[in-house]
Amino acid sequence: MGVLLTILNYPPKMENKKRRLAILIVLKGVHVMENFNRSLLKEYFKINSGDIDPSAISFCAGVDQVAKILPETARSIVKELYDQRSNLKLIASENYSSIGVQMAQGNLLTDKYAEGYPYHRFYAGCDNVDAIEAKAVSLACELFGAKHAYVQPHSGADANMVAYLAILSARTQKPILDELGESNLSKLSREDWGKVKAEFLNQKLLAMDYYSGGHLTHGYRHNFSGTLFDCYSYAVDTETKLLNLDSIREQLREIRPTILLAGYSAYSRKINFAKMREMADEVGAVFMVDMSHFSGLVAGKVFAGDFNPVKFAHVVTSTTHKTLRGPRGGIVLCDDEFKEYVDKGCPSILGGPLPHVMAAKAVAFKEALTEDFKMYAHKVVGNAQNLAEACMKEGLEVLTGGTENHLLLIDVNKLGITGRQAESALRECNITLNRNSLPDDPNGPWYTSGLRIGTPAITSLGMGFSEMEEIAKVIKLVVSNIEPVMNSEGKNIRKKNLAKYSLSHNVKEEAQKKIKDVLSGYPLYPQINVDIKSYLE
Ligand code: DSN
Repeated sequence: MGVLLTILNYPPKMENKKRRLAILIVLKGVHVMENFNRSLLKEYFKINSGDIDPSAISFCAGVDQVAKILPETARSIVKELYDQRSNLKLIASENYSSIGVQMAQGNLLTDKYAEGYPYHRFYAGCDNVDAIEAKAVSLACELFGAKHAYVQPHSGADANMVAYLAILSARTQKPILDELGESNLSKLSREDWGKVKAEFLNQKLLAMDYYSGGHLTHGYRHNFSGTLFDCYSYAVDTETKLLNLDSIREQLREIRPTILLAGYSAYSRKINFAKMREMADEVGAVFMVDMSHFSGLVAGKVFAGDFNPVKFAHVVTSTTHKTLRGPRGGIVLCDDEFKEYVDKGCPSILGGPLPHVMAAKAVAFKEALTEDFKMYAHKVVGNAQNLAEACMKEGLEVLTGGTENHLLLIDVNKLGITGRQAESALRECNITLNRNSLPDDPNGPWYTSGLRIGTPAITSLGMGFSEMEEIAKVIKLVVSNIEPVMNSEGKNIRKKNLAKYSLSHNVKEEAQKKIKDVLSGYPLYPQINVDIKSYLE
């Protein structure tokens, strides 16, 4: 209040407009503070006297604790809960982790440095981190049937960096060191070290083209992978939009890369990894698979036999938070040849590991080992297939005519709109998804022509067939009613703006109501039964 009085009385020459603004800012601050003089935990106990839930208590207590220090951030956490509850999450790479996963990473483990790997550290006092990491490693091996697992990468991009450097160390650097008769890089002369580096940076990578659905870290020129390698890419067929392994085999024979990489972030079909391994062996390439998007489907045994990458690749990388439903992070799985190098993720690229995240990964792996998770993984694909069918019934263009995994791609170009417009309009109607480039996209990577739609999160909520039909109808309703607006100035005057659009109020209202109805049957974290409205102002 003192500040308020000061603004009111001083400085006398302050313009009224500025004075009003200052008062507003102070009042908003006071409002935020007042909001958090209350406790979410107390709110929880007001409603839940008998049947209390420990996970709800930990969430509320966590928010209260943050609020004591940084009320705005505590508010944002609560607002995010509200946001995720009131919008349908169709982002193919997102999911809802369990509160157990979330709590494993919200504690004092974050304070510990533990460079090295289990029982081989560069810091003292790592006994508990050793136990945590060793458990996560053994659970990852059990879950995927892998010989070796490295659970330190902080993300999928980091996992790929670790994998690339490990492969180059084993296949490119080691033979040169052997020839030089020196195993320690640090002991090489500057000249010899220069030779090693030159060879290291002279290796070929063959991976899926970004516009066909490959990932940025698979050799995109604006990414480190594009700098590290001499990059080549394979693309989907222009007509079918499918990968053709026979033409990849021809490219392989011509290019003879050090690494053949499979994996995608926007492709809706299964890949025969057994055949790809055979093809890689023919030219002596290392076969690497980035299964970040579909590792939950591998863990849940949807991708089995020839379609299980862990059985056939030398090195497999993954995120842990997509279909796998764990914390944000990455892992690398590999065979014995690469183990020693993969375990050197630190010092090669990572700093200290994140013990709290490794603990959360262990919890998620344990969850993924259950029969429930297997059923979940199968339902994710069933829902995606039903959603694709329903979208096609609505007249939408689904690439490849369907899906065999957790995602589908819709081409909105023929509707005269961009992916960007469709993404924004759908979000206005409470559907959260992302626009995506399509093969040979005329609108480029920013505006795009596609929508990528995934079912991992809505399947975690428990949705099924009838919801997929309803969601397809709402998507059709919205995208077919988007009116692009014309540029009224600038160099593209009188051309359609690629971002702006109009959507009638009636359509918006109808779509919002339908999505609200769908969501009402599947509340997110229903055990966190607490009135959060007052935290939203
Ligand atoms: N951001 C991830 C995705 O959405 O697929 C990949 O990095």
